[in-house]
Amino acid sequence: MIPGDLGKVLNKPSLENIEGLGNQHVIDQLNGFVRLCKPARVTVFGESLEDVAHVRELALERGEEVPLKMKGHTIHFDGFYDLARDVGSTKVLTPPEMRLSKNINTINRDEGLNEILGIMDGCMKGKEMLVKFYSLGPTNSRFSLCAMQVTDSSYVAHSEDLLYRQGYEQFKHLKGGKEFFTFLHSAGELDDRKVTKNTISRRIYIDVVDGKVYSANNQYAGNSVGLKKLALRLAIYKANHEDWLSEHMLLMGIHPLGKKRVTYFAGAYPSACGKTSTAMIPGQSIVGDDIAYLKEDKEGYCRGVNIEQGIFGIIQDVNPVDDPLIYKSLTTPRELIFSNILISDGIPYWLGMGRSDIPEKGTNFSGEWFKGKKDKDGNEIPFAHGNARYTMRLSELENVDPRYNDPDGVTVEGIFYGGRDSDTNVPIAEALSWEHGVYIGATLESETTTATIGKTGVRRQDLMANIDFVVVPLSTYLTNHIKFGRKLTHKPRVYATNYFLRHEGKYTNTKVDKKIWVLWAEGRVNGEYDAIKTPIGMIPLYKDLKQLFKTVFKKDYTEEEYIQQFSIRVTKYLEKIARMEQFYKDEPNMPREFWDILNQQKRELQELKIRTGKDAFPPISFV
Ligand code: SPV
Ligand code: MN
Repeated sequence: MIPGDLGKVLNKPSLENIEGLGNQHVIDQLNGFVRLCKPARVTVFGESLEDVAHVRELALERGEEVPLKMKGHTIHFDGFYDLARDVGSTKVLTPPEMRLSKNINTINRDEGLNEILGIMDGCMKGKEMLVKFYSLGPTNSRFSLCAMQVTDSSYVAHSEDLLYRQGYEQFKHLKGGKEFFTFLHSAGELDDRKVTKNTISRRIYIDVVDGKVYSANNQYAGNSVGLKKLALRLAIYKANHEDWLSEHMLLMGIHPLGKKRVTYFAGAYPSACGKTSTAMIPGQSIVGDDIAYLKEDKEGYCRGVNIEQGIFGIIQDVNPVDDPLIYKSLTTPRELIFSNILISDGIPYWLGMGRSDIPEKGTNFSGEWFKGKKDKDGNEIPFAHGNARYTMRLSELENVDPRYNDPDGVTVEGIFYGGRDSDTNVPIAEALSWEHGVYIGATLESETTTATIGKTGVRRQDLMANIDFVVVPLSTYLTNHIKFGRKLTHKPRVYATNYFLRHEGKYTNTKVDKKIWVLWAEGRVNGEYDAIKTPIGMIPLYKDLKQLFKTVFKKDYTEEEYIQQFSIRVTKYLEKIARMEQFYKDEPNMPREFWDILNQQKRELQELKIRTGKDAFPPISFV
């Protein structure tokens, strides 16, 4: 018998599930949520296949997802104003003594709790509350973190069943303890299309002190799915109070041509800047495409796990040429959820899919859509949204790495950082040291994309591609990075990448060139290539890239291309340094190493410029 309000709204299997967990903290929290949200009933799920199938059925029954022609495929729509992460309405609840950096959205904890609890009061009246248990990271691992999701959205619960490992059994390992994260979500009132009505009251409030996130009046997964970006924030807080890293990073195995070895890399790229496509480079294997935890192992290596087991990927430009494996998975029967694309006669259509027969009408994120339909500002509504997505399990991919579920994780030997940068960084450069690698991550910039609400194409500081999620002072986060690497006996090497360089208005490289950069980095880690030392890092020799382009793509990579791509654009780097000085100047307690590296780089670049009066230097100048 469960005392309190919870006991009144549970059916028998739910009661058994809750009793089976043996965790009073779970019961206490749920009692509070039932009193707050006032659901008509509560279903507590275990992790059986039947329980997982039940969630999917609910999503279909309720119309939060609609089946498509292809077996296993469904479509879900988020509302017209709920198509991306809402950075503005996402806030960290801060007690009076907590000081965060000025770029982090905060609200006084009491005030914020008051507001969100007010918004969520009665939000599940007449609805069913779903309670699910998951593990962030592989189960039975020193990386696993337990997470409880409470939501009234069957789409959210279904997405989590695809994206995360079931954790009901893992919760039992807590033996009644309170070391778990909690996510309370309500999509709020829904309209006829089952999309959130009151996005004006959308709030995502993060209580780092209590390990809880409250999310209301939204459905877009970046706002609603607790285990994704909401858990990333809580994990960053935890990692920075311990001694590990919680990162917005892919994990992949790189497989050099004609060799048997595999070398694992992590990589941080802002949303919609090549993270999934890097992890999916043909011939390589994917461990994860979004979030990784990194810890030191007993031998002093860096170990990484994917905290997810699925992909919530951008669908735009997934086509047979640029992304053949994902395209194949999206066009064959399996369990997957499309969101915010065009559906016509039960067939999905998305931007950049490589089809010329896009229908002139159908259903999309705006409701019934027809070619030429305009929004209220008079702008034409495209047939699919730029941040439209697909959700599926990693196991659906042919190139999934055999160790993606390994409780010990994979040994990370290299880390990539890259943003949308049209004019400064070279395509690839190796950091001069671990500390310089942290500097590269700390100075990552990118032009904004459709993955967040707001104007696109604006250059913005995005340290470690994690700026939206860092809920500790930036200086604390960077210091933790420096310390983490320093104590490793086998430090990963760090690489700055840039896939978005432009010359005369056009991309300098093709999309597939990133394969060459990652193979070069893999070779460097394994001692196979020499490199040229420049003030911004070690860059490749022409002969090595020429040979790589030839063997991989049978392409003649010319010396002119090399010089254009790998010249050090001194003036641009100095401008970037000035932006970084501006960004970090008021940040207290920055690690000394950051300013030392910045100042040294600045001095060296300035000297070059003053001595020669030139804006850019070909690689040969540094030999
Ligand atoms: C991203 O935007 O970085 C994503 C999707 O991975 S979201 O869930 O919106 O964060
Ligand atoms: Mn992401």
